Amino acid sequence: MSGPLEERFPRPSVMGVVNVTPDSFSDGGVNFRPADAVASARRMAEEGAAIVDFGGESTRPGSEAVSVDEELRRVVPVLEELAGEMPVSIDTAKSEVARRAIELGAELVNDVTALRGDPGLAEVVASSDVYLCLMHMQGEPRTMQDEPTYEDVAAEVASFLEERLAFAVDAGIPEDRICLDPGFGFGKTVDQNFELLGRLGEIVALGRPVLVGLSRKRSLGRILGDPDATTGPLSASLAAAVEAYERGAAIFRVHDVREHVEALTVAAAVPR
Ligand code: 7PJ
Repeated sequence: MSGPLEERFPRPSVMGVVNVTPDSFSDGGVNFRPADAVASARRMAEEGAAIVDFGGESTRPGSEAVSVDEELRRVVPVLEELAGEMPVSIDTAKSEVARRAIELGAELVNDVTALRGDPGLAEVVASSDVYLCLMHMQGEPRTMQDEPTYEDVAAEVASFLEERLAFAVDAGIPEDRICLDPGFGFGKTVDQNFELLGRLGEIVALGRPVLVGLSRKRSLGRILGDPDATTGPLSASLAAAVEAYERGAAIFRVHDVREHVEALTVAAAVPR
């Protein structure tokens, strides 16, 4: 496979999101049928996604875990259909799902638990040559939004990611294959998410490419004035992505690929 992650996915690169689930927070249900997931992924690739991220388990606030078998049932038919057709990422914390996805051609493992979920996952990643995304989360999806607390959200997220990066490297995963993600919305209030976005430079300073998932997140809907929002609109997602780009983010995990490619192309054309 190819070299360092930063060469494979130059800044800015767009990662399309396909949740093969009945209940994900922003596209829940639309890609649950394999044929729909395949069609969405093909459209995203055509619209300029550098990679498409497939997930079989919802991690939205309040969601329940699913079994390995169910997660495999959801993603395997989709990956079988798309193998070799486009760059593929697997959004999973389960070693068995990652192993199968890698066999089917996935080149990135997106683990929202940052190798804290399944003790076998580090070995699966280390023994292949895939890329890895390590994400920050406080708590677990079922309860993470109950009462997230930090002394200093940016400093704590940075030190967590630094520690998980060292853990991954110790487990034999080359540092140059790893990217870091502050995990917007994963155990963070609206204020904490915006503080983290403003200080994204502190995560970028860790020296690895930073992936951000801001697309349609509920904090965007809430900052616009709806205290009960469970998603945010495209307009707000684009603004957040450009702000993240400005602070050094490299990879953008998004639902609306064409619009993000366009917005980020414009942002990247501004000399600085
Ligand atoms: C994220 C994710 C994120 C990474 C989800 C959704 C909600 N993986 N998986 N970063 N969010 N790396 O589908 O947007 O922010 S689940």
